[in-house]
Amino acid sequence: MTTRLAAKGSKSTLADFCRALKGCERYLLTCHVMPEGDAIGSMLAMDSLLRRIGKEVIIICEDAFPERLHCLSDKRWNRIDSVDRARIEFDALLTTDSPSLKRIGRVQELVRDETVIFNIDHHVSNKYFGHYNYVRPEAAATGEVVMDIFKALELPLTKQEAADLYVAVATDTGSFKYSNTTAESHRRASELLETGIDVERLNEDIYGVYSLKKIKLYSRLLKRVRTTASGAIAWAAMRQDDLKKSGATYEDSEGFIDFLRYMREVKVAFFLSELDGSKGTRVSFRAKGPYDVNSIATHFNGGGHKKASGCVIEMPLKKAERLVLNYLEKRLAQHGG
Ligand SMILES: [Mn+2]
Repeated sequence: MTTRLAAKGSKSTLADFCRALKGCERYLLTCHVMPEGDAIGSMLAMDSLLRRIGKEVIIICEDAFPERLHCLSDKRWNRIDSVDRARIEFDALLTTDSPSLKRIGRVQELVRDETVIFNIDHHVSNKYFGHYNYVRPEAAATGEVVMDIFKALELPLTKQEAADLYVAVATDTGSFKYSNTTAESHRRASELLETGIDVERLNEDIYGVYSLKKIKLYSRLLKRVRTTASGAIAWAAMRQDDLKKSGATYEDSEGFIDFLRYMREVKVAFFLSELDGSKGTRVSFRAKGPYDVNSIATHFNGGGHKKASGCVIEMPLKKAERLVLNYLEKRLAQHGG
């Protein structure tokens, strides 16, 4: 490390962040647990960037590479359980799309007191846990934030980097449909397209992912759809048994919440899933119009974005369902959202 270490908890300017990036030599890259397109696409682009400027990089994540993101490369992916911890050498940790250090899961165990931490993100709830925090809450995706770094370092994007970043931005904006999509996101997308990436193929890879087991799981879940408050709240709950009986995994249930959101009257949708091997329940939220589900997830010690958020409640499914439902009904009645 050649630059003086900044104190944790403060915002970095793009210039300071990039200067510090150049100052470290060996990077450990990671992103949040249960990673999706933005987390992984942003991380892969940063992996490439750091190697282009001569750094050593290793990617380590808690979870397996998600099958449905086969449009992204898993070649550099390591799982924490399969690495030899004693042999990993790094002086800096860089996280993408992770609002807190807790969200990187067990990769935290590798962090030492002297590790320099870099945090690249766009969550409003970001905890500025790094020594260097380049966080832009107004960006639709972390992918957009990563593009700033390429620009600041004057590195023109390769086609592969552009594909990684396109997946990042497209998945976080619902392919430029959600309200977080800005004129700026379209300008960024246009820059990515200039590199000659095949948008049709990438979108087929992102969305053409329905397997028979997933359809079987959905057919079970569709029967569970419930609504209340004149249809303004919709939800469904998934048990471990649903996964077992349809041969599906938790990953297959991702996206089901969109069915709930697509109902015309729905203002807030939530999806509960019973966690394996514990008494906990994972809850995802989606909102339409002016409704803010970030504050709802935050109430239950989770977080995310205004329109999409999540939390884990340490209670069995039925209890968690009642708790969330009561809270939502009360909020909708009190503040209209
Ligand atoms: Mn994101």
